[in-house]
Parts: sequence; C-alpha cells; structure tokens
Amino acid sequence: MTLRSTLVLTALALSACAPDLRPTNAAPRDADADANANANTDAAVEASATVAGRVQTRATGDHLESVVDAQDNRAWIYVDLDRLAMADERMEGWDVAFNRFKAMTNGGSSGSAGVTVAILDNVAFDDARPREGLQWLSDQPDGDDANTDPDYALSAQGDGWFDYNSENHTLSPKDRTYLIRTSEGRTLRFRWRRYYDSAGSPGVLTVQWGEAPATR
Ligand SMILES: [Ca+2]
Ligand SMILES: [Ca+2]
Repeated sequence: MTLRSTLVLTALALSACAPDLRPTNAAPRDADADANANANTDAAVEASATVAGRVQTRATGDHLESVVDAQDNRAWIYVDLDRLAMADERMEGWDVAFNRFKAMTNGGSSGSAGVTVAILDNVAFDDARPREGLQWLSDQPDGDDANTDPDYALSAQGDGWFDYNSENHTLSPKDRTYLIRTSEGRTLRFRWRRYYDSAGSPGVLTVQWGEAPATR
C-alpha cells in the first residue's frame, strides 16, 4: 500500500469519528500574546484532552489538508506524518509537533529521528520538490534571536513561516513551501494555509501536505 493510500484511509477513518473542532467561544485575536508566549513544553497535558479530536485530515486532490487545533499552549500535538498517527506525548516515529504558531520536528535539538526541513521561498505547493543544493535544517538550541525558544527549523528558521501584521495583529503564511524528510526517510511537502478558524480564533491551523515528487 502506498503512503498516500495509507494516509487517505487513515484520514477517512479519523474524520469519521472526529468531533467538531470549532471552539466554544471565539477568543480575540492574540497574535501579540502569541509572539510573547513562552510555552512550557513540559507542561502537563490535560488528561481529558483527546488528541485525535484535535486533528482533522481530509484528502483534497493529490494532497492532504489537516486542521490542527493547537490553541492550547500547554500541549504539543505530535503527528507521525508517515502514519497519520497523533498523540499528546512524544511517540516513536513522530515527525512534527504543533503548539500554536510553533512547530518542532523530530531532529536536531528536538528529537532523535533525524527529521530535517528545507525552505522553498516563493515556490507553490504543487511545484515543490527536492533538488540538489537545498539546505536541510534541523531544530537548533535557542540562538541569537528575539525569543528563548529553540530555533525550530519548520517554524522559526528563515524568519519564520508567517508575516505579522502589526495593525490588525494577525499572522498570515508566507509564500513558502517546506520539504520535510520524515523519520522514515520520506520526503513530504508542507505548507501553512491558515492560522485561524472560520470564527477568527488563532491557533487553529490549516496545513497542506503530501508526498513530494522525486527530484528532477
Ligand atoms: Ca514518522
Ligand atoms: Ca530562539
């Protein structure tokens, strides 16, 4: 079975039982608070939280679109992109974890699975593919930047994945597609689409991802 068919089947199984992800109340846009937040990655996750309900994935054309409820800054949502499995704790084979606008990957300073990321600026999702000469990045300990978080390859390096509008305090994804080499050595393409749900609540991510074509 191919990765795609495995993912689609898993996605269908998950979406069939996933609860409505809409928040019960629309929080004000709080990008400023986000930008200043220093999430405690070791914070206990509420036992009642069901992570499967925080990620909804559906197949759209030749890729997958996931809505990730990452509003709770106490909880990282771990996703194994190879199996579309997810958990509120580090499980073997996780590739990406989401916490509001932050995303860490299972490599470098964040993990041991060797997950790496390449940044393709001004490249559409459909055009993103690996090529020679790409710089493959992994999460790094906090460097000389404005925050005290590790320098996450997927969300902080290369000036981060979003542009911040200081007038209306909103985040919007840059014209950027990422390549992610997973824990199983697959190369996926990945793109942020939205940071808000339909009610405007921040931290509800829409991301697009799928298997990248082979190098030309
Ligand atoms: Ca994996
Ligand atoms: Ca940092």
